Amino acid sequence: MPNAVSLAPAVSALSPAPTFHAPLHTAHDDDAWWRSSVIYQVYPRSFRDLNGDGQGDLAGITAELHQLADLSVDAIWMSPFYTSPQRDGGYDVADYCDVDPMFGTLEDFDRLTARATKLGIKVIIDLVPNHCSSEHALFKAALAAEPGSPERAMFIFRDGTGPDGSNPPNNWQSHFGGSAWTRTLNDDGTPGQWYLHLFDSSQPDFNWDNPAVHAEFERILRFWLDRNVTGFRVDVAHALVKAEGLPDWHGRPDGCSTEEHPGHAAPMFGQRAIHDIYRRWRSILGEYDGDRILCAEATIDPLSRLVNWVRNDQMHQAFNFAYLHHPWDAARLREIITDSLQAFDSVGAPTTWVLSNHDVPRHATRFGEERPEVGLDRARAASLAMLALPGGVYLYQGEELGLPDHLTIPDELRQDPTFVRTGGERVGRDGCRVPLPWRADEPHYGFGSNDGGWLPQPEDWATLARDSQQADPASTLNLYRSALSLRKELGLGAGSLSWAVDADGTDTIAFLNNDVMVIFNMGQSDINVPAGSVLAASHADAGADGVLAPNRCVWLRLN
Ligand code: ISL
Repeated sequence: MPNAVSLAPAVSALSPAPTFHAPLHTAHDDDAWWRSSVIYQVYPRSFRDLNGDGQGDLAGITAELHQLADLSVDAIWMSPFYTSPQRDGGYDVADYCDVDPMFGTLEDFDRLTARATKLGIKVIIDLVPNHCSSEHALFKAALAAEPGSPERAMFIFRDGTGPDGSNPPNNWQSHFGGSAWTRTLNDDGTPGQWYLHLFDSSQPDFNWDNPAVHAEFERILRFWLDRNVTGFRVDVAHALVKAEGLPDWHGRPDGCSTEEHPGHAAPMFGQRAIHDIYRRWRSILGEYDGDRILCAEATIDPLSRLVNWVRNDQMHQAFNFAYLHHPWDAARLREIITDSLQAFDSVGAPTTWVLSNHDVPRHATRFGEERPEVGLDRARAASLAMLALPGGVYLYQGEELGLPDHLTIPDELRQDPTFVRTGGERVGRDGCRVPLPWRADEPHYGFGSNDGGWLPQPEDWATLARDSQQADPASTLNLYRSALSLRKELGLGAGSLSWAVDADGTDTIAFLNNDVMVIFNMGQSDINVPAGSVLAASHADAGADGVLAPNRCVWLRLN
């Protein structure tokens, strides 16, 4: 038998006069900014270090905001910069109403928002209501107080099980590995009650059955709304309320569905009473001027359940993690886009699209399947396709530079608690959190002036540094710049979506948004594309002479 050779034609073609299915999603003229926004995630510790201590800071963000204005973003979302021992990258908050000295001061925050406002950029901050840091005054008071006290009632303390209480109260597992319970010590050194932490043991969960917790977070919301933030990205927004009696759970610790254990049965996620919290928060936001928003970080599946978070009396947006996790597979991607638009349209909310964030390997790494050049090609094409979709977009700092993950961080420098809690089995999320490269010729690529950042940068990032890319018209940075500005000019965020008939069932994603045809070749062969003027191209050769090579995307205005 000779080796199997593909008999598929080397060049397939989309019809020169393409036809489209009836619109799956129609254009709208609701001009609420968040329905079509581009929001850029800043991870403060790795953005820009102005004071040279190896950690990014608020002043560093302020100093570079003009670079984000140049990308035409509507808003930034800042990951936590609050007082924190940084056991989980600041998602372990010790004081919700102050800035960690590592990042600066509240005055630095005010300077940042003032500069952002001048540049026309809104500021969204991260709210972490499911848990705080074990260094938070409320948790310290709870530890010092008796079982059954009001101080302990702010958190979820329980007696252990087994004859001497030495087994945890239930079988829940931490997201980061190991049990979700840690036992306390009494003053006399004897073992005491256990407390719940869905994440690290340094992140005790609040007890949202307690009205005092509601009052505390309403105070925090108002503190920042009064300081003029435009809204909040709400961390693990689906976890706040736990099922009565805290029953055992045999499904995934993150509540994602498996065949045997659908996510809707998870006792620590998606409980009904959560929705009342967001109804209340939405009404608080409504008391303030400006169009302020809430965005849910909720790993809820399927999309038809997720949209319960964005009904019009609750949150404005929710991250679309189904989209973020799409494999390099056109059929699956088409399905996710279709399901997303149908699900979000059914409740009148915008879909958001997102490919990277601080919790997952960057898309240039994911799509490369261990081939960095392929990864960058695919990331450019996938980003261009995403920027043509109707709805909101979230970008993660550094994706506009085409950054991959740092894959060889030495174990002793790793910071993510996942690494330690799983005994190194899961390397954790440090690879996507590496300090940004600003200037090719400076130490640490201009991130800061010290001996090094809090995580090392790869040695081959000079060509990826922002200043190298600014000078190169074909760079990923200039691709993002032009695509983002065109997206705005052409109104694609508020636009429509109709699938091209002859791409059905193929390796090509092809759709029409308003009068722009978007073609994204996820297959292995060149395809012929209809004649038209090229509005944006992921690569210089994309769409040239009517041909689109694999791992390329093009926006066309048809002749
Ligand atoms: O990181 C994940 C997958 O790699 C997610 O499951 C993530 O842990 C989950 O979505 C919750 O994430 C958020 O809360 C965590 C924090 O560590 C993450 O950085 C944050 O995005 C606990 O606050």
